Amino acid sequence: MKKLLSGNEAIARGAYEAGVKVAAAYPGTPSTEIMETIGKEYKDIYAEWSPNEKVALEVASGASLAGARAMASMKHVGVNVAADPFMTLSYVGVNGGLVLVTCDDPELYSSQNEQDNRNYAKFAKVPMLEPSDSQEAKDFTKLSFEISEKFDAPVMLRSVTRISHAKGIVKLEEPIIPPVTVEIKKDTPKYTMLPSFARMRHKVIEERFLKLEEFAEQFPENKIELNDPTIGIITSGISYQYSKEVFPNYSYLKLGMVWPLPKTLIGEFFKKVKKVYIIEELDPFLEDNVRAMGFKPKGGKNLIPMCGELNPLLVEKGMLGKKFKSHQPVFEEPLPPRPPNLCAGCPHRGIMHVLRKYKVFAAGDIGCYTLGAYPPLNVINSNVCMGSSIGSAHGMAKALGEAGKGKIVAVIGDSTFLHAGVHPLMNVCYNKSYITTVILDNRTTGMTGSQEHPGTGYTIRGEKTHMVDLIDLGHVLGIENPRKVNPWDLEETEKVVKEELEKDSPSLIVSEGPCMMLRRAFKKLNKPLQVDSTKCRGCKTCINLGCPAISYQPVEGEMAMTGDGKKRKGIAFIDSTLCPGCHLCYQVCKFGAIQSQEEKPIFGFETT
Ligand SMILES: Cc1ncc(C[n+]2csc(CCOP(=O)(O)OP(=O)(O)O)c2C)c(N)n1
Repeated sequence: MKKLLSGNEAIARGAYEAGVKVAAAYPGTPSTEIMETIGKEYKDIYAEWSPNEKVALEVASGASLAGARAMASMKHVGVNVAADPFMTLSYVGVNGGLVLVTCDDPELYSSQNEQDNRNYAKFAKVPMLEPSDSQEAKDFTKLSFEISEKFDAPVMLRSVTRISHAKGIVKLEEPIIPPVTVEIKKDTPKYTMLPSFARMRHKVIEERFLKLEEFAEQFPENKIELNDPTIGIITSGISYQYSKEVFPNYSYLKLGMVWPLPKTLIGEFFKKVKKVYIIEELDPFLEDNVRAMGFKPKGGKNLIPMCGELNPLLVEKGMLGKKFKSHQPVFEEPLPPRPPNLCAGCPHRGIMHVLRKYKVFAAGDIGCYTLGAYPPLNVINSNVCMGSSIGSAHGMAKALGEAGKGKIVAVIGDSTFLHAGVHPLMNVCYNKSYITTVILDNRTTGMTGSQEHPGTGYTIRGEKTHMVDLIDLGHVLGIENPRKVNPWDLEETEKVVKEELEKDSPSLIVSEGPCMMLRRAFKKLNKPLQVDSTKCRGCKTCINLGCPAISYQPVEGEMAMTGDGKKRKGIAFIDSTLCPGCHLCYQVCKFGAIQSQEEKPIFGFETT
């Protein structure tokens, strides 16, 4: 049977067909759908959202030591979080096959950087496979488990956004029963990385690497496709597709395994073609390593961009240089810009509005709320990586001393807090800081598409489970009186923020309002609000909330006068198809021009 699958769905299918028993992940674009698919479709696999990528890899590695095939999947920066166990797991090796899927994000469609994770395979001395379409995504996943068991090594499988999210036809097969038995196996010198044992293991992995190099020479997915012998391209993954699309007649060395590299096969290719070029996205990974082998390709990163995602046009342009003639259609009217924005009714908007008033330095974190850095909110002043807000706010406070009191806030989402914020908050209390931490508790991992986490009360498969209480946790970490606010109630929120900013000790505000996408959390939505056009003064206070349901129309003539004779330049409008009735705009309007259709206005919503 054949099925149209995205690269991520194909990786999930590959895991199923390979007989994987345990799969763990933390969501992150472009990797998220791998675990979502396993959670929904392959119930034979134990699946979990772990609180972060380090935990996910540790869970998978434990399962592997017990003899089960196991997989951890994550976005490229997730591998940084998992890097500590990963670098040493290379020494420990596996029992059941262990695969770490990294989904890189060239062009940073949804990431904080565009690091090239092929470097991790070299760094950790483990093999890496790189599929170039959905069929290969499935096949290479299965091969990764075989290679992992054959060489006693964790294997990395690298995808990129374009492979993970594009769809292709995939031939489905039946799942196999893996060759390794699942049982407790003790082998202390192999599993226990005390220096004396780890020293021995380092030698083993260097020997393993030599064997892997030999294997790479014979690996059938490292293929020479001989066509026109004047030009040969060394490439892999998505870059192979782009190159093949624009230069179908050139010769190719397509590498299915990008680490270690097959030196003899590369040498053969150099002999078979006249001029060799290397086409790859992001870093000159293949190029540097091919040059280090002593080969002299004619071109690589001198022609092909180092930053951003490639596409057929960029490949053609780079390779042809001055001879390139554009044959792309030119669009006279470019698409209107659509900057990302918080949703209408988003609970983050209320707290942002209040923090804006206090002119604090808001050390931000990673999630939907990072969008509060954009106008008109302009609240978030920094962000680096998941969990960094609290530590950096604390450091800033220590540097500023008295001068920073009441002015430094860390803003972090609930999922991000449980991913990497607990330790820095513990540190804030331990090391006697005065910063205010605001956890935006919307009961989901919003930015990546609503995944569960330890603070939602549900598992990946929707079963009810223990839910971390953030207020209790705050107490345990050392916050004296953690406070909860309803971020849609501006008066209450403002009062609590003011009081907490004035404290000399660390404070914690949990801004609790479910994500608008999390419909299970709402009893019902409110009726949309309306602008009374006779009262609106066009002052734009509501517009400054940045709500996508509110727009502004300039007016002239008769319309440039309110019902009671005041001049105005424009009128606000509320799109009733977008407005869920959070009542934020109702609260900020000084002229009573925004009207609620509720008998008794509720700020926010009745939640379950
Ligand atoms: C190390 C790492 N893992 C995963 C991600 C992907 N990611 C971006 S924001 C985010 C969490 C968002 O959830 P939350 O903190 O609850 O904020 P929300 O978007 O719900 O407001 C995740 C998982 C990332 N950027 N970095």
